[in-house]
Amino acid sequence: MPQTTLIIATRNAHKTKEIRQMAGDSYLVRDANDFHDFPQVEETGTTFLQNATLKAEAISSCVDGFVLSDDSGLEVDALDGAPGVWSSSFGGEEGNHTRNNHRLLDDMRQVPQDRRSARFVCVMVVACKGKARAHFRGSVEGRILLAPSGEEGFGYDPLFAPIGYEVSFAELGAEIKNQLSHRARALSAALEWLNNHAG
Ligand code: ITT
Repeated sequence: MPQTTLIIATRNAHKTKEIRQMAGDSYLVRDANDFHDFPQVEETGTTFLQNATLKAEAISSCVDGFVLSDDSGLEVDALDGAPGVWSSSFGGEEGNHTRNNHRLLDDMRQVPQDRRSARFVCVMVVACKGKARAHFRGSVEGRILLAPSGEEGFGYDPLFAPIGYEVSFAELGAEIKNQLSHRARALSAALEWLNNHAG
C-alpha cells in the first residue's frame, strides 16, 4: 500500500513517536529533525493555537505539501491553568522534564487530593505553503498524582492520571495513552480532515 508522507512541525521526538504509532502504516511520518534546513521556530504566542500556527506556517513554507504542528501542554486548575503554553520550560530550562516535574510537585505540595484536577491539551494546525488551513483541539481530563510513577511516555506523564484510572500515563503505557490522550483526539480529527483534503 502506498504511504502518504506526513511532516510534523516538531523537534520533540516523543510527539513524533506517538503520532507515528497512532497514524499507522499508511503514513510515513517525518519531523523537523529529518530536515536540517528547517528553521528553529520561536514560540512567541500566548495560546496553544498561536504557537501551533507559528510552527505549522514556518515549516510549511520550506517544504511541499501539508504540514501538521502540535502545540500542547498541561493545565492544572489549582495553579490557574499553569504551566499551560509554558509547559516545556516550567522548571526553568526548556525541555528539561525532570525539572518541570519537580516544579509541578513543589507547587502542588499543599494541594489536597480533591483539588488536583488537570488536563492535557493539544492543538494541531494543518498548513500548506506557509498558510494555516485548519486546526484541531484535543484534551484529556485527569489529576496530578502525589508522586511520579511509571517509565513510559515523556514530560509530565509520570504525574498525570487520566480520569477513570488510578495510575499515571507513564505507567499505563503507549497503548492506553494513545487511545485517550489529547494528542490522539486532535490527531484523529486532523487525519480525517487530511483524508478529505489531501491529494
Ligand atoms: P516542539 O515545539 O518542537 O513541538 P516542545 O516539546 O517544545 O516541542 P511544546 O512547546 O508543545 O512542544 O511543549 C509541550 C510540552 O508540554 C512538552 O515539552 C511536555 O512538557 C508537555 N507535554 C505535552 N504533551 C505531553 C504528553 O503527551 N505527555 C507529557 N507531557 C506532555
